[in-house]
Amino acid sequence: MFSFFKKKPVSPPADPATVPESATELPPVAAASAEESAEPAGWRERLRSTALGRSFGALFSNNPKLDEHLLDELETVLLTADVGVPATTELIDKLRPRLKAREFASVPALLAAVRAHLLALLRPVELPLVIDADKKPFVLLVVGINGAGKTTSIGKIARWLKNEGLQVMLAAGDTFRAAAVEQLKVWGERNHIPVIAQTSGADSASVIFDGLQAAKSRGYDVLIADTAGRLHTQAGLMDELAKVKRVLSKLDGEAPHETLLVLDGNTGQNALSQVRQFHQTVGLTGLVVTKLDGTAKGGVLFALAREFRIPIRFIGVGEGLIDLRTFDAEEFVDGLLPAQLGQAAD
Ligand SMILES: Nc1nc2c(ncn2[C@@H]2O[C@H](COP(=O)(O)OP(=O)(O)OP(=O)(O)O)[C@@H](O)[C@H]2O)c(=O)[nH]1
Ligand SMILES: [Mg+2]
Repeated sequence: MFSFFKKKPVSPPADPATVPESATELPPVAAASAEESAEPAGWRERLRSTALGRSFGALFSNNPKLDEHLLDELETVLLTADVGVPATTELIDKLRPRLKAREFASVPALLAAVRAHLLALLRPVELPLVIDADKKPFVLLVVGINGAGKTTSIGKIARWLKNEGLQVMLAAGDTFRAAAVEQLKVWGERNHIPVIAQTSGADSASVIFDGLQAAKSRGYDVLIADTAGRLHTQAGLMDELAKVKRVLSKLDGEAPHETLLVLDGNTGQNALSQVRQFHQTVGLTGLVVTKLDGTAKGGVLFALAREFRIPIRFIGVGEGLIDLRTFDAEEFVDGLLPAQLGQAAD
């Protein structure tokens, strides 16, 4: 039941090469339990319906000619889908001389090179969340801007951990709005897990402190703390997050053991400044990118991976309880740019 607990530190370093050998990964979210082993319905289709997935499809499935023009179009696709200038330029600059040297025998060979490059970008951030059994309760602090999907992701993560046999408690640290406390309570009820809350307007740090005290005294395995959405540019509100961290560390010097920034996949390049600011204030250990279904462009993960190398723990692919996946670089690239696309074009 507790097989995925890990005895090593929980916040893996950004470089996978330094992850201890004894580390065992959590089972992926999608296989959370027998009764819920059903994958988020059609998550691959959802990824493919992002702007990047659709543009790749259009680019490679229309039997394109293998020439400079194809590279120009690829560049436009990447830029338009928020992959960002540095990552895009790097890729195109690598491909162009190879194309000129006639290294690619066909479009599928070019597509394979694109896939390999994209995968190499994402591999370093493919580090699933690991709950350390020695840290009890293991504290997850969830931060992000308004509406990014924090509370929803907390509900999904809590469900997954509970299905793995862990005792999970939630702390309603978003005290800005009464509705926020209610929303977290609904997730608590759905998952049959307790929620520690005070009235709205209470001090967020004090609610989360209460949560940690309660989780400690009741012997819970995991405490997940919600926080109010705040713009990364609002210094006062960012200071409040720093205070949450300080207060937690009074009860447990290592808490929070994981600080997750939730990013809306639709955010585009602004995601980079969000990561920068939140990281500066609270020291992020992981990212969750939500809403990678439907309208998201889908490319921002590449930009984030290239710029920060902060582990991407999960992706959100819908609003339902099971619409969360452990981030898997290969699966993600496969979803956006299936190898078969190139074969169809041959
Ligand atoms: N399509 C889709 N919608 C999502 C996903 N994750 C969250 N949402 C929706 O995004 C909206 C905002 O989600 P919340 O979880 O309330 O976001 P939040 O960050 O807690 O928002 P605040 O507390 O107001 O800052 C809700 O309507 C969610 O259903 C996702 O992966 N896909
Ligand atoms: Mg919320």
